[in-house]
Amino acid sequence: MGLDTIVKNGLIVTESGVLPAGQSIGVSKGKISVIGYDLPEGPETKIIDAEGAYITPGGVDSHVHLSQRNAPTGDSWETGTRSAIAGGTTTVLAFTSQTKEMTTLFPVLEEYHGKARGQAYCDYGFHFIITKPNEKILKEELPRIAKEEGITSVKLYMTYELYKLSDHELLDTLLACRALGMTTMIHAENGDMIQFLVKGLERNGNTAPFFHAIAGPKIAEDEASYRAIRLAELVDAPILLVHVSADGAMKHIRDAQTKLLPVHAETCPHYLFLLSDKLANQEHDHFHGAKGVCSPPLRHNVEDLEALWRGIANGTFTVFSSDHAPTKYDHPQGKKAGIINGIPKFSKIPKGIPGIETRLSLLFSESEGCLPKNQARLSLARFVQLTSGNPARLYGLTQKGCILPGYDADLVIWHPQGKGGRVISQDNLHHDVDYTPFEGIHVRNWPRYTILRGEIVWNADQNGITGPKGVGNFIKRENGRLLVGKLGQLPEGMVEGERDFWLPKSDI
Ligand code: DUC
Ligand code: ZN
Ligand code: ZN
Ligand code: ZN
Repeated sequence: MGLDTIVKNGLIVTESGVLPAGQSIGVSKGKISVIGYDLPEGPETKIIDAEGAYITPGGVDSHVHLSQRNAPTGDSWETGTRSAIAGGTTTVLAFTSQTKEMTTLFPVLEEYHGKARGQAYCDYGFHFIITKPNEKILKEELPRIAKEEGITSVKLYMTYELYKLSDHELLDTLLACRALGMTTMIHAENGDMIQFLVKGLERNGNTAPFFHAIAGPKIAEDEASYRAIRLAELVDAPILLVHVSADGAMKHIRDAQTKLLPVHAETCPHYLFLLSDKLANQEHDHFHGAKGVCSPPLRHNVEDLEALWRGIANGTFTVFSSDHAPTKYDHPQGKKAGIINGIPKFSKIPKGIPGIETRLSLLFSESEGCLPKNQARLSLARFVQLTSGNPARLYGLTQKGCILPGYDADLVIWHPQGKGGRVISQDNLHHDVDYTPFEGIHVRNWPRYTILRGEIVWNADQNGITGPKGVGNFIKRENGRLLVGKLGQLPEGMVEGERDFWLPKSDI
């Protein structure tokens, strides 16, 4: 029986580097069935010619926000995943979220399934944001969410009144997730520090968008990251610190990893490419800086960017996600919700920036795929680990993130070297927001073809999404794997699978 498709004349990039040239990828029924030389072509076999370009796994973006209740002007599943494939991403993990009033998780899960079903251009899964854990949720619902619904990760917040958990609630949830083998993502910023600063700034009339970057200083991330790591250590639970933006948090992560604690970390394109000058306003637009408001905020100095690039190269970061959190700029419920009675008020600006489409090309542009070894920020192998292999393994996407027989045939074919460069511009993007914070940045290459389960869904030559909408499947995930450190033991007296800490009666 002939192969359905053969991708030939490419340089196949795996997590251990580039395979010797001349090998092709054979695809049957949406899966990679063989990699090798001189693959047999049947009469029906489709041929895709990579023309000597690199082929990397389809991107796995493990942190995107689509159609969340709290972002009414952002991307829908349709527009967000359309933007994903145009940038080489074939799987996204987005969020479904509890609100503090909800005492059960299932109704909101159904709501989020309803938003996504039949709409997606790429495959997808969910993380669950838990904002108010209770006995029933932790003991009865989370086990079903993981085993029956295939949602094997949660996100917890240490900031924002509407989201944040107390340390006690963090411990309860971490322990429950540990018992279930779930991955716990943590947004680590000290909410009280930030609120204190917001109040002080506002009292003195410092309310322009730029002050967002002053109100969320590095020390607030540093403190909360340290605390999150210590809380996780107490109950021996694996964690992933999301959207790490600065060297202080990185140092705590590095120390934890050196001790073999299972502490994973994520960073995002904006912390590698953008600085807080983005939050400054422009002559013609006194609110322009709102376009750069995200949390944690963009940092002030080039050295801050450099520190993060070192974390990319040295393995501190496990995954590189977009944290695509889209909000329209010129919309009263978008960024302009931060203008109150004509006056900018940074604390009311919705936090988050779009980036699902630009994530891969920004990083690829700095890799050995585009630059000589001595100028590149990272190897091609590291690029693949950070953008697809690691997020797939960490989050239990067992069919994704790898160019090997048996995996889904999700591929990015780049332009041949020296071609495909472009200047990032809102005019060329496919999201449904009205700006990109990366406007004007030159990238050295861009995905030429995006292939989802063997089918071309993006073809840059015809400047086109070939889609179709609705091909994306919801993926029930298995438990993720630890990629850093190892599990140890619970403290003496704590019982596996139990939320309650108890000690046997003792004479001392
Ligand atoms: N956290 C995110 O993960 N994304 C956007 C804003 C935020 O606080
Ligand atoms: Zn967050
Ligand atoms: Zn510190
Ligand atoms: Zn996010």
